Amino acid sequence: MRWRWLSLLALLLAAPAAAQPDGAALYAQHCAACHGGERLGGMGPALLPENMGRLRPAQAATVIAQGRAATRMPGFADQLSPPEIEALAAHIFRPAPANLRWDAAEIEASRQVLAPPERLPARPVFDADPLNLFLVVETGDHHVTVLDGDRFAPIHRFPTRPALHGGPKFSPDGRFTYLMSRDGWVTKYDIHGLQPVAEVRVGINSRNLALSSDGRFVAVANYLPRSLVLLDAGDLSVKRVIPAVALRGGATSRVSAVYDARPRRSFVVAMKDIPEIWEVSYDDNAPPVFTGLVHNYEKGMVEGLAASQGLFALRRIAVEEPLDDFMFDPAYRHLLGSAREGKTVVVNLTVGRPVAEVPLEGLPHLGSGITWTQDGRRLLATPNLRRPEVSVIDMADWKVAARIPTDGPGFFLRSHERTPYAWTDSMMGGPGARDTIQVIDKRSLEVVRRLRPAPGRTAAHVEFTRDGRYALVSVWEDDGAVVVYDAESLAEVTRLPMRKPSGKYNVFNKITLSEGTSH
Ligand code: DHE
Repeated sequence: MRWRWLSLLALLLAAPAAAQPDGAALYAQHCAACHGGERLGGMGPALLPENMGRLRPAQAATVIAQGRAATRMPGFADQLSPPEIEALAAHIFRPAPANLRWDAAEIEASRQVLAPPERLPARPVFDADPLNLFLVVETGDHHVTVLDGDRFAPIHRFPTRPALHGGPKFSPDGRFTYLMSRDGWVTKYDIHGLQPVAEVRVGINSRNLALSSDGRFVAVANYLPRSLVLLDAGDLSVKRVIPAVALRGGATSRVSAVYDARPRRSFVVAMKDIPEIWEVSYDDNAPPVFTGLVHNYEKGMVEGLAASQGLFALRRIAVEEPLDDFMFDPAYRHLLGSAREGKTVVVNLTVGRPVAEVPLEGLPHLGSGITWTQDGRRLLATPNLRRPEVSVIDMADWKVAARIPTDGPGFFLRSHERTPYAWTDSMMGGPGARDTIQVIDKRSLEVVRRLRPAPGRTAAHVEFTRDGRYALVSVWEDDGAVVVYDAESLAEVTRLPMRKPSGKYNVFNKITLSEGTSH
């Protein structure tokens, strides 16, 4: 009897533990068709850690189990067990394949011309001022609404790639817009013809795009792979892929953002991981780069002073720490950038070095900063992602001129030449703050009115009509709205239902570089 018990125990100990679900195999069976065999995306978004944003594995497991509303992502709870779902969630957080390539060849292979120039209409196919249109990016169900800014009526609504990020950019005449998704898709869209023109995938995880002021080139900042991509703005064909590699030591960097610097005829590029700011000229006759050393990627070597010139000449400005969020003064002579630990630095682009430090605490969101002139002083104001204030800086001496208390940390700030007010949100604050837009008087530097477009629901992102008479505010919810206010009386004029309208962009204000909006 004793032997029988002992052999049963031995059998139990020898039995293999319950097999762990194989995340990779489950991915291949259930996910690869939409999200791509290598997790690089397809009909669905890329599933790599860099592309997850703030989503954590536990939240990813919930999405896998229940699906995502208003998308094609179904729930798998009735097909997969909880351990299988967990294994899948763990699998999609594994690092990107080491041999990941997304170079000129891959980019070019993804490119499609959807409407060749001869198929584009000679004039707008709608009856509205084409310069007073708004593009409203609705991230709730991945669409853009083209809104008539005089009648506040939608003209058209079209689907976009999932998760557009950053402001759409406009051709100098306002006819075309360029949209970018976090998955690296760039779409060129004909606003007059209301149709997509071309599309290309420039990266696996991208940050934002810029259009050269002459309308010839699109530049895209990538986190994955770590590169800056330059495209022909006509058909989106690749002009140049520049790997983001430090001048010294060969360290690579994520590229945080790229901006057009119109008077300089260059793109200015923010690096996340290396203490350099790049300036890439789009002037065919760019004079030799006099400041700093240059890395000539075509020759694959570092060259000395004045070695790079002409189209895409690359200049590097050394800074103490990476500056990955910045804004410019109106003449593009200086940039104001935030380093880690909250240090804000002023870099003179002409001489190519930092010239001042601004004592700002928290995390100023300089990408949303605006400027205006008051009593002969040029002032710059920025919201703060961590502190409940809008900071105002006097650009003559880079000193803090005012700290305007707000209800909570904010993300966006907007104004217009023809209004005395600047509008900001508190969307990074608590439930009692997130629903409030604060109207700041640019003369007294005080909050003079609080607006609650939908009490209890997040309010953020303002944009003005081309004449500055009306301000459009987002109720930033899936069943949200764009609420139109009279910019003088601050009374509500109308509201239009929208699906999480993350941002709205007025064609005229953008192409004229209105001082109250982002560029
Ligand atoms: Fe943005 C613009 C960076 C998170 C909505 N955001 C920008 C720009 C940068 C930037 C550099 C300017 C690019 C441009 O317009 O060309 N954003 C970052 C971040 O580093 C951050 C904090 C983290 C991240 O995951 O990237 C971040 N951004 C967000 C969001 O979570 C927001 C609120 C929702 C979303 O859609 O992802 C968001 N960002 C926006 C919007 C703009 C933007 C709507 C365009 C603002 C404009 O009016 O021009």
